[in-house]
Parts: sequence; structure tokens; C-alpha cells
Amino acid sequence: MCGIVGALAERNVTAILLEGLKRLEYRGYDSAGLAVVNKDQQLQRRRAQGKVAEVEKRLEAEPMKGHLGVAHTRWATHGVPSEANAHPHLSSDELALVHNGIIENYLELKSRLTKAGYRFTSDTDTEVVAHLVHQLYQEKQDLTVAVEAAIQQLEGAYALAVIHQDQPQKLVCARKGSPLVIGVGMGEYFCASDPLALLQVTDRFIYLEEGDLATLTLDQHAILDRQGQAVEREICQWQHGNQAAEKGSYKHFMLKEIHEQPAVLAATLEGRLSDRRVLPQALGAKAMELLPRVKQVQIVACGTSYHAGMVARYWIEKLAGIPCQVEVASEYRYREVVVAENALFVTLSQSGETADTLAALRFAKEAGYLASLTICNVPGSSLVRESDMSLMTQAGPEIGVASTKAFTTQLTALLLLTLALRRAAQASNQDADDPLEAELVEALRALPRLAEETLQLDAEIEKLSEDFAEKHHALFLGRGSHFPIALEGALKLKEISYIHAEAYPAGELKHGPLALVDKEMPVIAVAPRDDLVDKLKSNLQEVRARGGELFVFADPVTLLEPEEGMQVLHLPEVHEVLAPILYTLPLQLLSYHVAVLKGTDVDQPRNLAKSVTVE
Ligand code: HGA
Repeated sequence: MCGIVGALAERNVTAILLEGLKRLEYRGYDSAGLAVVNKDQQLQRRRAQGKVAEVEKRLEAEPMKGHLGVAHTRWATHGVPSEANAHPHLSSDELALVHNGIIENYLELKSRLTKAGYRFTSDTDTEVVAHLVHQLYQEKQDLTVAVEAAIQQLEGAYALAVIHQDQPQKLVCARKGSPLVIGVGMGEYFCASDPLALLQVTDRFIYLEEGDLATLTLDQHAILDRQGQAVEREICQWQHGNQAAEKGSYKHFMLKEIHEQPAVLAATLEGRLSDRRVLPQALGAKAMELLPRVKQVQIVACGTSYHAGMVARYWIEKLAGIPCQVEVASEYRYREVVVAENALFVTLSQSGETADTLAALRFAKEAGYLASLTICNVPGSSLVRESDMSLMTQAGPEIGVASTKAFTTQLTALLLLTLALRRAAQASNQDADDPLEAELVEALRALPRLAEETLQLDAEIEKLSEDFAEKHHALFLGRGSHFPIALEGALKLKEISYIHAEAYPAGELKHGPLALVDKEMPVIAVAPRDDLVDKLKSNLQEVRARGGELFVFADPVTLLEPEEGMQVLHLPEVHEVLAPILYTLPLQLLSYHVAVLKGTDVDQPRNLAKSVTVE
């Protein structure tokens, strides 16, 4: 999603803002821009449709310097991607504002401001905020007070950063519903929608909370909470290093992130397993008290995280014997739901800022759940702060828009949660030995090694991908807990190669999708050894009988061997319960190689954005 960067320093901040925008490029965007107050106290702005490199070219042609500035990468919600709609938006050439989010009452504000004489030069909802703050500034003559008064009138979601040329020592920012952090430097301050944008200048951050408004000057910051009370917020040290945000020798972040999976799966397990069980402390002290009371689980998530939730449903019902429901957040949040007694509300999100998931959590907190738990990759994010419990995945920053390592680490964390729920639900003596848990703990320990072995299939999968590059459609099949993996495989292919792909539980084939099968329709099957593999084999024969080309990812012991019209790739043998994690890897690689062959923008696919902070 769109990204904000702001800077106030004694040095020139143009290069810092530009570098910040480059570091936010991974989030997906369609235009970019920046504005600074120069030494003559004049606002200057450069914007462009397309990539940050376009803005950089404009800056080379017409350089600008200043010690105060704001910058933005835009992912359009109101108004087409164009230079005129790109942020920063100016008001009367005196004030510049960048915004992430959606202002729902913008039409009403626009008509009022138009009557007051403001002229609009864009179709965005954002421009109304620039003029509104400007109008209030005329009255109040103080940028903080003007922004504070303006946000009272806004409905919707925003992260904002605002500067005024008459207050060249002040950067004002605010958030409600969209993320914003303050970067604390030595005698300088920054703000951004993601700490990654600022790692070049600082490793100390303040995560603003819902409704906060911050005023940054060269040597201090002042924060008002949603009630307008002055508050102190903790300064947190960045723990992940800077390297994670660089591609290294890989051609794309996505490929790097696929190959990081053995390490991040190990990191997600680290310190959470004892010899034969999941450590009771792994989910925190609150969980030890709450999990034994859980009688039902409701999982809510979006996109790839939703698929992780779907896998967990199979695990939680099978291994913990607890009923579990899974729903996409954008539906759940607007539905009238019936909440069972002692139900646990679980959210999944890489960024912890996914707008729909966050809204669902806030709704759930009023709806009578026993407690909330989030599985998330970003410490300090809104979901982590607002949930009763959190289980952090240790994937490190994920830059590729199409999620890879965040998904498999979510699955790993979900299996830890399942085992904790199993113990809480089944053992009257919480210290009793559970042979199945011990077996799964051993299998989990082997997972990073098996992931490493699976990734060695890369060259074979690259070869396989040649059969897909010219195709327009693909069908993914799986059964049981591998149906969500088929869904995830189809989503990955759609996201980065733009090939239309669908996934079906293989048993549903004959109820409709079989009509689509012909030699132009590659069919990908996820076929590890499990209770349903023999049924799946029959489904594959149904495809073969209609001339469909099969590509099967199978266990060495399922006795699925290549034959005419069927290519088979064997993965290492893995415990049946953990197979969904391992079988995700070849599907990620397949999509990646198809996308590379098609020449698409792998890390920033068209129309998509990372960290979906708008509804
Ligand atoms: N609504 C604004 C900002 C969009 C946004 O936050 N995208 O992530 C616009 O359309 O410019």
C-alpha cells in the first residue's frame, strides 16, 4: 500500500526522502512524489506517475534542497494513477500533505471547501485534507492545532504527514486506521508508514497508537493521544538488522524469501519446543491460563493468511478436537455473527496492519469472545498491540508483495497453537506425555532440513514452468488440508504471472470444473501421502481421461510415477500433518519461474500492494 516518509533535520533531507521512497517500493504503488521547504522558506514539489525512478529523474533535472519535507508512494483509491493525483497535495502553495487511507466524508468536505474558495486540482479524497488543514491554519496560526482540529472532522482512515512553509521547524503527523512510526535521530526526526523506510537514518522508533497526533521539531517530539492528552510513547530499538531489506545476490526479493524459508521456519520454532512437547511458555503466560477454557476457535484473515487459517482448521479440529471456523475479514467484519461461549478469536496477518483484519478484531472485542490472539510478523504492529495474546512468526521483513515465507511461518505458528490447544483441551494433567505431540515435535524439528531439500528441486521446477508460460488458465487440485495449499498455489500464480488460476478440492472436479479440462489447461495436483491420496489418484485419472496435462507434486511413497501426460515431482518424505507446509514451496517456485518467463514485475505485481492498510 502507499507509503509515507517525512523528515526534519539540519541537513538536506531530499536524498533521505528519496531513499525512504525506494525502501517503500516493495509495498506496491502507482505514482510517487515529494515536497520540501527550501532555504527561502518556499515549498517545492516533484511528482510523477509510475516508479520512484521517474521522480528521481525529475529531481536530477530540477534539483531541490531543504531540511523539512514529506514524500509518498501512492496506491490509488480515489482518482486514477496520474501525476495530478500523486501526493504530496499542496494547499495555496504553502502547505504540503501526504496521506495513506481513505477519507469517507471527502465529498461533503470538498463541497464546503469549494464554497470557501479552495480550488481542487486532483480527484483524490486526500486533497480535501490539505485544504481543510490550510483553512484551519489561517485561523489558528499553528500547524499542530490546525491538524488537530482538522482530524476531528475526518471520517475514515488516515496516516498523515503535514508541513507548512511558514513553520519550517515543524513536521506534524497523525494516525487513525493506517500505520505510522516516528524515527528518532540525533537532533533530527523522521516519520514513515514502515520502519524499513528509515533504517538508513535511524534504528530507534516510536510506534504511534490509534488516534495519536505527533509534532516533531529538531530536538523533541510531543504526542497527543486520541483524547488530546499529552502522552509518552516508548522508543523501541529495531531488532532485525538492515540486511533483511536487501536482495543480496538474488534476482528478486521473492526468490530470496522463498530460499530463506529453512532459516525462518527454524527461527519460528526456536525456543518454543522442548524434547517432546511445545513449551507451555511458548504462547505466553496469559495463554496458559486462557487456552484450557477455549471451546471454539474463530480464525479471521485475508488473502494468503486466510489460506493459512484454512489449513489450521483441519489441524485444530483433528488434533485438538475443538470446533474451528475460518472467514475472510472483509466479510466477517460486516456480518451479524453468533459468538459461541468461550470462543477464541484468532487473527493472522504478516504486517499486523491489514485494515480489514484489524477492523474485525475491533469488532470481535465487543462481541463477547473469550480472548483474542494474533499470529503476526511485525512486533509493535496494531494487531499485536490490540490483541490479548500474540504469537510472533520470525520471518523477518517480507518485501515481495506475494507472500511466501510469511505464509509458511504462519502455518508453523498455527501448528504450535494447535498443539497448545490440544494439550489444554485433552490432558487433565498438563504435564502428561502425549506420544502424538512428541511425534509432531520431532517432525517440526526436521522441517527446516526438509524445506532445504525441497528447495533443491528448483532447477526441475524451473524446467516445468516452461509448460505454463504460454497458458492462460491453470487448475490446482488438493484434498483435505492440501486444498488450501492448492488455493494458495493458484493465488500465487495469479498474483505474479497474471495467469488465471483456480483451485478446487479434487473431489469437486466432477461437479463442474472438469468441463474446463482440455490440453490447454494444465492441472497441478498436491499429492502427499495421506488418507485421501488414493481418492486423489482417481481424480487425476478423471483429468487424464479428458486429455488434461497433469503436474503432480507427490510423496516418494505414493506410487505416483510419471507417465504420458503426467509429470511427477517427488518431495522428501514428511509427516502427513506437516505436509501442507512443505508442499507450499514447490508451488511458490513454480509461480516464480512462470512469472520470470513471462517477464512480469515479480516483486511488485501490477495493481497489488503489500500491507493492505485500506479497506
Ligand atoms: N486515498 C488516497 C490514498 C490512497 C492510499 O492510502 N493507498 O494505499 C488516494 O487515493 O490518493
